[in-house]
Amino acid sequence: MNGTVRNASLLVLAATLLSSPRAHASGGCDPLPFGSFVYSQEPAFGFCPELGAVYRAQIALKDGACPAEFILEMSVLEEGTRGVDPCLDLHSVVDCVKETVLPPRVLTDVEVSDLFSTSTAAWGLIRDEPDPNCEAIDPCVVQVFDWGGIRASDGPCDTARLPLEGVEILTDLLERLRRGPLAAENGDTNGDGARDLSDAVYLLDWLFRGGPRPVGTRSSLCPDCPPEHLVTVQNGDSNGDGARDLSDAVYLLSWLFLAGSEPVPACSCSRP
Ligand SMILES: [Ca+2]
Ligand SMILES: [Ca+2]
Repeated sequence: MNGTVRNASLLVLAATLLSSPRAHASGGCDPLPFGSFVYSQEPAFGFCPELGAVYRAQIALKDGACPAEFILEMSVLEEGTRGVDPCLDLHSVVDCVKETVLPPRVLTDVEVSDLFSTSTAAWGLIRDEPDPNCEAIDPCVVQVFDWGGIRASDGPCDTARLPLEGVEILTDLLERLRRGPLAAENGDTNGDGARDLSDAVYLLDWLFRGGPRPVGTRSSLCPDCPPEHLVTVQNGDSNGDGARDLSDAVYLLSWLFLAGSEPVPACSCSRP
């Protein structure tokens, strides 16, 4: 197949992908394991020393989306730097909290899977027993963990409690969601760890239909390269020309299906 015919056929393929319903990317509307996830700790009860940050997160199924889309809304509260006030002081805590509100975004399929398995693990740790220390305010106890409509706790004195181990599981998950998915290779635009047709669809969806932008790439890919020699490209810039456009989707498809060149590395070192 000569180059002209090959590129024309790839453009036809790209146009076909664009004209297909978005459900194409994930294969339809399968039954879902859960519809919402709410996790919240209140800094008014102080910071758990083992955690260092407090998360408020709500993940909810977007109405009518097919395939299902989960929207993450999150804010992270960390101790500020006001003097040496201990933020565990109930009366001063509000003054020394720094809140970062993240813009809402759609979770990737991999993140949803991670959310489900991690929530299940945490759920298994719920202690359904009265708390003998309920008069003490314990910042290491989750305040609200509402998963699929099942409420684990309304407060530190509720009868269902999540021990610190479970809180750590959930905060590790939320920290991963806070950072967002990261790809190890250029072209893994949806960040699921593989480069395949779904990444071309994902890129086209972002370029032309307002879908989510390609995930970033891991910053540790070129650990030994001095910054002045570091050459990086944005994830999805398959041909490495500095722009992300239709030609990159074609380039990726060409590599996947027509033995074209592999997408340029996400980072390389120009050092001789
Ligand atoms: Ca991928
Ligand atoms: Ca490009």
